[in-house]
Amino acid sequence: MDRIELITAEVCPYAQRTHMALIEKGLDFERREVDLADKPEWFVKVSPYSKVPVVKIGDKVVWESSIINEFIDESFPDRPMMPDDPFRRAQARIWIDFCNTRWVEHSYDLLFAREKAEQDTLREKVVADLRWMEFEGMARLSDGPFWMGSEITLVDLTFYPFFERFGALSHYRGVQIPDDCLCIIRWLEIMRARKSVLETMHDDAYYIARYAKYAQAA
Ligand SMILES: N[C@@H](CCC(=O)N[C@@H](CS)C(=O)NCC(=O)O)C(=O)O
Repeated sequence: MDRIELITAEVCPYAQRTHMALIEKGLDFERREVDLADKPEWFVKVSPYSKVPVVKIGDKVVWESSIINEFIDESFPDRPMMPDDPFRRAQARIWIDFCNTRWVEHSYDLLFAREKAEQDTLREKVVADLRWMEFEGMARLSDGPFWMGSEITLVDLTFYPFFERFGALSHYRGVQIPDDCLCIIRWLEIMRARKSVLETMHDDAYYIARYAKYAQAA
């Protein structure tokens, strides 16, 4: 089998998605950590967007976490991580898109926001997103405990890293997961016990320290 290399940075939520996918798929791989503040020349050559993650399998190079994760899933079909049915697969991709285009954008806009009024508006958007995920997503898509049903899929891996960093958002911006988001709360507990999380996770203190420069800059 071709050698698998994950080019990554520990702090990056997108890279964590791919790191988790490789673990969930039970694959052997090597990690190459990049200092994003001082990118080495080899990295700039191998990563067309100059971002992590990048995965190399033999001479194949793939970038963009959502695309990498589908590529890994399809290349090693033993433990499928997308639904079989085309409509269910479309639903899974809609939620992956929601995460990439709405949830991440609103969460990071809130972290970066300096003005109180802007923070209040964005806090409401983040809470509305959480309720949308709970009531239009998880509660409708399946009986859980994962997004798409009883088996973990790429949807879970797409969202999880941003929930791992939610503690830092709560710390700096006072936003909380609403108490009525029961599916999300149960899902998080189950995710936190998975090997792919235990082997890639950091605690709140780690993210609070690293996000200080974004949350507190003048
Ligand atoms: N859409 C990309 C986002 C990846 C991304 O933004 N990675 C960040 C770290 S979290 C990065 O490498 N930033 C370096 C830079 O922009 O210079 C994906 O899903 O892989």
